[in-house]
Amino acid sequence: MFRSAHIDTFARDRLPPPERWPQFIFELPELQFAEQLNCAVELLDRPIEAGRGGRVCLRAPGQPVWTYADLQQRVNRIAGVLVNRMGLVPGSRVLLRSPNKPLLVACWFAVVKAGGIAVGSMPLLRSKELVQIIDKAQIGLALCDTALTDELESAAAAARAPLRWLDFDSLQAAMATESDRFDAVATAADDVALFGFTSGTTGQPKATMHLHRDVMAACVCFPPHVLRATADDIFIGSPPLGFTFGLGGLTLFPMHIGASTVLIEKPSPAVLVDAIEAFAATVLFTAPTSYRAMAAAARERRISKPLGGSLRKCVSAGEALPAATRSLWREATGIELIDGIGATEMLHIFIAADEAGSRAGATGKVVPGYRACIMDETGQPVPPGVVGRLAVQGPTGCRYLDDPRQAEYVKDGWNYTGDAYRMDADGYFHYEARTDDMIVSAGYNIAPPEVEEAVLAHPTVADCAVVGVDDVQRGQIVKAFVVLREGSTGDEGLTAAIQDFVKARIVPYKYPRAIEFVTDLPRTATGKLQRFVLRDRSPPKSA
Ligand code: 3UK
Repeated sequence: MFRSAHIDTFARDRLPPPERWPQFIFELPELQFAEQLNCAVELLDRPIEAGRGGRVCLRAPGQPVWTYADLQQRVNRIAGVLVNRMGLVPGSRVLLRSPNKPLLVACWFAVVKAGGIAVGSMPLLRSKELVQIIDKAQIGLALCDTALTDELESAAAAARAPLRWLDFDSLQAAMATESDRFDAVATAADDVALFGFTSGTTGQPKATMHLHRDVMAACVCFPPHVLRATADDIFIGSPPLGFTFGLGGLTLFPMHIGASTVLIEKPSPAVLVDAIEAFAATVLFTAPTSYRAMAAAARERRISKPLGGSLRKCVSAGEALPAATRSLWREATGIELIDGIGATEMLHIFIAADEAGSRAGATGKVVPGYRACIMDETGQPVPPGVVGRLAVQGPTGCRYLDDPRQAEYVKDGWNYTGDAYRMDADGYFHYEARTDDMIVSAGYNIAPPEVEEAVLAHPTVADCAVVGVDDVQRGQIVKAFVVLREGSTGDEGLTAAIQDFVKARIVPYKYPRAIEFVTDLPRTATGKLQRFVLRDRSPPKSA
């Protein structure tokens, strides 16, 4: 075995015990990795050695483009700052705090090239949440966008151990005096390269650990087998690079094939629409809610072919994709969405369908390199057509940092994502709900996404969230929170109309007995609906 390069063995010492690991499978020929591997070298230095340093790598509004060679030069200088001035040793954790921008990508690669562990974070996090991350991952170093230093400053003051950090202005000043050469640390393929904190809704945050090898594995499964982008593609999208959906879709995947990517600091739907046009972007990564809003933004502007011009591939992940959203996007752009389910624990997407293979109502088939199975409560596979728990295995999998919840995610070598799914006879996986979001009303099991899907098909509805609220008679009742399109008024007449509309589309007992009209829905920074917020907002209904 190639020896770990980590001098600071914090991560290695806190891997789950071997009996709690998922089964890893490396059957594809492209998943045979050398024992010595640094993913920053593979994704950045190799293509430059091969003569592709002059190709454009990173683009951002109002900024000059960075070629691969430009990026490498910055990466080397930042690595110099980290090692020579901040005391990074291989295995050190470095917190990265910034909106999506080229310098953030340079920081990520610098940490990883120097053998450190990159810990991404969402720009929206407040000091209390940052403290949790800093303490959990025992982080001693941070690089922070100058606009986001306030929360970090108070987090550093509250953290258990001292934190050394530089804001981006000081970093750039320090870079100027460092060499533009840096020898990469020869990490082992199974050294930890990054921590991904989960967007968990309750309790202490969990840190997932991913190895250098995992980063490369993610690049050779979903991208070449389902996405099939090329070196001439221009990637764009909304997920923060602190979320592995964004890290893969907006950095690792384009760089693995020598393509370029557009980074946008505040990617609201309207800003995204403009940027797609301005940069003639071709591959888009975002969440279902953003596709709905972008389709609406395009329609309001009465641009007939607003996005379809340059755009050719659109990936939806993070939440279930309702059939109504798929067709809304097809009508707005002529493009069939690529739906894919991924998870922070799995690093990226493991079930998906390309444009030709898509089926309304199904997420897709298992991505080459992975296996998936639907299990009953006791961990036995159920036959096609039966709803159960989704379990997956592949080259990536769950390794929580020092966390007893490892035993909940990984059982008998399978990763349990917490989703209720059903597989059909053709091997397509159909999403039902998060297992803990299932509504039980008068003895019936009701999956919120199926009801949301029906409500969303109503012409007045822009967005919708369905939860179970306590009810004395029925245990729970189905309640829909509805955001209307411009020009509609939420009154009793419309409530009844939506209820009748739903009853005509799905089994009537699933219709929302309560509807509340709202102006927006609570979502995480990654576009996920926060159903628990809506549940807490609804007092129990008395008989
Ligand atoms: C849900 C989906 C239905 C599902 C993620 C792509 O979302 C990502 O990671 P998270 O850890 O959440 C994982 C959970 O989100 N989900 C994600 N995609 C879909 N449900 N259809 C989908 N297409 O409950 C899953 O267990 O935040 C997504 C790539 C990387 C990621 N980290």
